[in-house]
This record gives sequence, C-alpha cells and structure tokens, in this order.
Amino acid sequence: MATNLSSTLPHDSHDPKNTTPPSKLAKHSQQDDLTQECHDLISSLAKEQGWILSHLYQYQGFWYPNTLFEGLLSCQRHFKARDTDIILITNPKCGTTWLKALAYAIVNRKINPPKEDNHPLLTNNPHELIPFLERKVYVDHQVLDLTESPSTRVFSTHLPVELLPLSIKETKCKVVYLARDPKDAFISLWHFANKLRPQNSGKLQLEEAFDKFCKGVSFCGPFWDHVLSSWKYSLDKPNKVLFLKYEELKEKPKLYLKKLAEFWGCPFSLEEENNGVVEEILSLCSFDNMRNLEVNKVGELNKSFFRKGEVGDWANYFSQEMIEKFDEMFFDKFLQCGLKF
Ligand code: PAP
Repeated sequence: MATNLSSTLPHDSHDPKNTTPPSKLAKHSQQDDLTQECHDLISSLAKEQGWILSHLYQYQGFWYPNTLFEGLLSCQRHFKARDTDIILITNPKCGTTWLKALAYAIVNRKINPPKEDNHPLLTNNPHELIPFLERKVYVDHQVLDLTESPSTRVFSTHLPVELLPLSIKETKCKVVYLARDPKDAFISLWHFANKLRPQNSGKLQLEEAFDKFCKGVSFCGPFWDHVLSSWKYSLDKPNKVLFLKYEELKEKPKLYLKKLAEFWGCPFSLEEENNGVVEEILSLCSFDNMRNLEVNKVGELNKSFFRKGEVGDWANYFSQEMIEKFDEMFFDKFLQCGLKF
C-alpha cells in the first residue's frame, strides 16, 4: 500500500524541490493545439474579477483562474484512474491540507510509521506529498507518465464531480469528499486571498468578498454546487464516495480516521490500535504539530495553509445581515438535500 508520488511528479515551478527527471515527463503530442485551444476557450468564457489578482472564468458552471485551464483540460483527457487509486476532493479551504496529511500517513504507515523521526510529513508540506491532479500532475502542457507509480496512488483535486476525468467515475477508485461549513470556508478563503494579494493591490474587503462568494464567484465556486454534487454522488455510490465534514473530523478524529482507513481497504488492526497508531497519526497531522514544523513555516504559500484550524471562527467576522443572507442561501439548498452543517 505504499505511495510516495512526490518524487515522481512535477512540482510547481517555484518549488525548490523539483527533482522530476525529464524522462518521466511525456510531452503531450498536441501541446500547441491545446494551448491554442485553451486560449480560445478562455476568451470565449464569462469572466469576473478574481479574489487575488487574475480574473476568474466560468467553465461548465464553475469559476477558475486562467492558469488552471491547461492542467484541467489535460487531466480530464489523460488521467487514467486505477481501481486502487484514492482521490481526495475538496472545495478550497475545507481542510485539504489536513486530509492530505491524514491520507498520506494512513496509506504509508507500514513503510513510514507515524512516530519515525524522519517521517516525510515532518519535512514536506502535505501538498508536496499528495499532488493536485489539475495543478501539479498535469501542468505546463506536460502529461506525466504514471505507469511506474506504486499500486496505491493518492491524488487530490478541487474539481467538482461534474468536471472529474471520466476514468475516476468509471473505475473502482475510492473518492473522499471533505466538506466544511460554508461560513468558515468563506472566512478562510478571504484570509487566504488577502495573504496572497500583492501589497500594492490593497486588501480585498470582507463585503466585496462576501458578494462574490454569494454570487458563486470564488475559486472553484459556486461553493454550494460543488458540495451538493459530491453529496449526491456519495448518496448514489456509497461504496465509492465517502462524504465527510471538517467539523466531524475535528469532533471525533479517531472515529473518522478509522473510517477512512476502512474505506480505503487498509483498516487498523487490533494490534495497531492497541499500540496507539491511530493516536500517533492524529498527533502527527494535528494542526499544532503541522503548523510548527519548519517546512510549513517557510514561504507565504506554505504558511498560508495553517491559520487557525478551528470550527466557528466565522462568528468573529459575520454581521447579523451576513448570517441571514448566508443561511437563506445555503441552509435551504443544503437542507433540501438532507445536508446540514
Ligand atoms: P486548500 O484547499 O487551499 O489546500 P485547505 O487546507 O483546505 O486549503 O484550507 C486551510 C484551512 O484548513 C485553514 O483553515 P482556517 O483558515 O479556518 O484556519 C487551516 O487552518 C486548516 N487546516 C490546515 N491544516 C489543518 C490541520 N492539520 N487540522 C485542522 N485544520 C487544518
């Protein structure tokens, strides 16, 4: 059940650890066509001012920055899921980094026991260990040859169910969707955007961000469509899709860690449980532990993934009017489908 894809995947160009050998990267044969196609596609889409710098473009109902399209189209066309793959899906700021850390620690616990001094999570940001399909695996017109990768591969994506590569739906790979209370996800996203905005473009005001979010114009938004399509997918295919909430994971981490391991076909043995392996993984991946690791303190981006890690921080920001608008927008939409945060 081993998987460490970080050494076989291309990293973002700013990543100093980019060690991918060129031989592992097969150029997409229609690279130039794709670029032109992408360009044409983007110029045909509705656009709105984004949260950080660039615009967001509406593609098949969801909003993305132009930098994502190359990877998005490429992974839709070329990614071949395997029955043994694990796919983590999240709306941005719903606990992606945490889920990646937990997944990595669970799946690799035989070769990397959570207590070992040189555990990869101690020196790598979880995003380096479990790559985004549309952002790291398929970038810069390059299609990665994944044929030599280990049997259990773990990938993540912010793509909604509607835009997933077909092979994810057609194979028996296991999907976990992690959702979060939209109020907390929104506040987290607002902070994140302001951290990454260039200083000279000023702060994105809370009210402006709120309007955009409510219009559905946020990275991978509309938020509610993203959540609801996965929720319905999980109801339709409970053996394939496990729908979890950040709040549940915070409240009963042990229970849900065991659920995850079972769902992925690698349940904790009695011996592991008696030896405290579940607790060790939770402690390794805990917010406090991860935030204080040197690797997660270096660089604005790495730091930005660890802010407060709490449930209910929205209450420090929302006015009564915002609460009412949010509840009106989300509560009914979710409740009609049997979903409650
Ligand atoms: P991404 O989708 O851009 O990768 P993501 O990891 O989903 O980001 O969101 C970061 C949020 O998860 C932050 O929430 P906050 O802004 O409300 O604080 C971050 O603090 C939280 N987070 C990161 N790591 C952990 C963790 N180990 N445990 C709990 N929450 C975490």
